[in-house]
Amino acid sequence: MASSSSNRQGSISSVQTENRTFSPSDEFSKKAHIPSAKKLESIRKKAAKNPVEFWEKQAESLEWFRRWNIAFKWKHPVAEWFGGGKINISYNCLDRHLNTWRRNKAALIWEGEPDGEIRTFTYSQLHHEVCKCAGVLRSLGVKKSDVVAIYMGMVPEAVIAMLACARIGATHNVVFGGFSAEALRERINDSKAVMLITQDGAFRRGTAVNLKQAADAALEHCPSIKHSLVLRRTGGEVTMKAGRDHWWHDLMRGATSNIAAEPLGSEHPHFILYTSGSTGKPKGILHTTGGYLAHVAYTTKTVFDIKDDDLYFCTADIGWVTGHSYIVYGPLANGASVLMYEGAPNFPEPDRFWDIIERHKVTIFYTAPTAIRAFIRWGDGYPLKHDLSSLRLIGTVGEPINPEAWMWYRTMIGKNKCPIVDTWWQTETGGIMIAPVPGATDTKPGSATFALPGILADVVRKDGTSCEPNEGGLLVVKHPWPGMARTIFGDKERYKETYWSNFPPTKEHQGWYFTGDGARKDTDGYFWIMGRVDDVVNVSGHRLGTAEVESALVSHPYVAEAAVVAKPDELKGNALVAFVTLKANITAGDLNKLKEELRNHVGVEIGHIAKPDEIRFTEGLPKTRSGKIMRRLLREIVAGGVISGDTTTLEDFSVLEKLRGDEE
Ligand code: 7RM
Repeated sequence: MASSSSNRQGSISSVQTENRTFSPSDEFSKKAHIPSAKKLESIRKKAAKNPVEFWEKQAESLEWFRRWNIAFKWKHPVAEWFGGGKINISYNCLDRHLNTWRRNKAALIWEGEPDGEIRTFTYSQLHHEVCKCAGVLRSLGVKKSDVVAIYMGMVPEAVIAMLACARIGATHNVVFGGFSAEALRERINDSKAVMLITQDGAFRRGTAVNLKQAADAALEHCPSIKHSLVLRRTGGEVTMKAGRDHWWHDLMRGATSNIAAEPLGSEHPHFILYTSGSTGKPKGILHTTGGYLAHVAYTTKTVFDIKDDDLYFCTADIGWVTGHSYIVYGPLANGASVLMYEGAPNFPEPDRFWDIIERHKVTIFYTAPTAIRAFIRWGDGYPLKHDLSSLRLIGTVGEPINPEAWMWYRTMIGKNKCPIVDTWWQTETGGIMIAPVPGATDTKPGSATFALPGILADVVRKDGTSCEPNEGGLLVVKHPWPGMARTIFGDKERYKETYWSNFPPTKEHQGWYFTGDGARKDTDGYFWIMGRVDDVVNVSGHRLGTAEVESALVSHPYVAEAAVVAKPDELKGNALVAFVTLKANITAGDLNKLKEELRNHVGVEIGHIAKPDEIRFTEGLPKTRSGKIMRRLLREIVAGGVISGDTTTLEDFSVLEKLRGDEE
């Protein structure tokens, strides 16, 4: 186990005493796609013997224009799934259902934040809108393989735009609407996007966030962008640049809907999504077409046990991978009804989600541990005010969930009858990897349970040998899977280095994928995820590279150096503590004012979720002889001041003493 996660490992081992297990009810299991542990075990066994054959079977449930001729090709670390096959994701999510009774089924039920406005799109209606939007993209010169950036809030048009890109083979790059102009600019330029789709403003907690203004600031330095399409949502004032900016409603009005889904190669680039790495530069994770869809369609069906009479509500933002895979592609490929909500969980009151569940009769609810911690803090009164009896399955994603929160979720929201699916996966994995299969798996509070069929996960030591039960180690995947990222856009070396260099091919195997997470398996083989082993931290369910925050701090004229570490926080999962050294010639003046200024600076550079919760000015940072900051020591200081780990590589001990002194 990397020593850097020794604290986390310690806190996890206290969970080891967790021995409650919960079985699905007979009633749930009887109706489930996979109805028993025995059935699941036999599927898993067969899939483990021949994962490629297993995934071929899943891919067969999609509609292909031309079947693949090579199911899987591997040249470490480059994978090709279903090579030679032709397929279109928009076709599989929409057109395919139009020939069935589902044509008039609700595909998307959307609720706006401010006044509870509801818009429903049947599969036919959604198809029509997507075709028109695809026509608009074509009319603005967007071609197959062009990158289109999408910087929007949680509006149906974001889904329409994504599916429109997929329809014509444009690669979308969705940038979270909470990111700043600077973050947007960097992501547009790295991906060389030719077009931006945005909106005037987005409603969030009762106010309108001005996205167009941020987009304008970003576009001042985005030479690749030729056009932008602007949705009117808030009615706020915007400036439209003639020749570049176009109103969504103007172009949609006259658009042709006669746009057939383009047959695309299975490995055609479907989307790029930026995620933080351990260096300052975000990684453009690239996903492709056939394998990705096979993975998300299968996992949606299996893990959410989705059926035609379900109403499925995922609270993730469209700007994170969960929004891509489990609001849009997985559910729509299954012909499901998806509920999408625009705003905050506490607007106008902290019972908004429960109110939505009650009014719409939601049956499946998928959210994040950080949200669950907020619900707990807001009090039981809010869920208790509502009839949540329509729910039959509830899920979590994004962070390890502590057993107390899991139990609260089970009793207060699931009323002790809904199975909980704790789903472990990553932007890079494309879809869910480790999770209960709800009709079949006995769950334990805080464990994501087992790897899904076709996914060969393990916990290993640095030398590749498997860990003993309850021994913390590195979480790896020992066989490629169809939804895996294919590369980091524009940087295949970094892709290889980050994910495939820890366990390169040997005589025994063809190379393993390193997840970057630590984990252990208990004596029953259940996986317990311990979080990242490097310096990427999860704040309120958002994955942030501490190095990115550091580089934002250092871009302030007063700052010489910064080290950012996470401190466990009951509400947000992690709070960020920044150690900052000021430039020598700076006479700091009012330090509290400067702290505020630095926090706001990070807000502008990255977005407000990245603002450090605490800033500590210091004279020096602990470093190794080669100049690397020892963040592990800082983590130990913020966690309570006791340095228990290895300090032999520390250059200057006095720095450590001073830092501890600053604490008191
Ligand atoms: C889907 C998503 C990925 C990282 C991952 C983990 C952590 C996610 C769980 C979890 C414990 C979970 N993509 N993580 N899910 N840890 N239990 N169920 O979150 O790329 O943004 O983050 O999130 O560390 O590596 S992500």
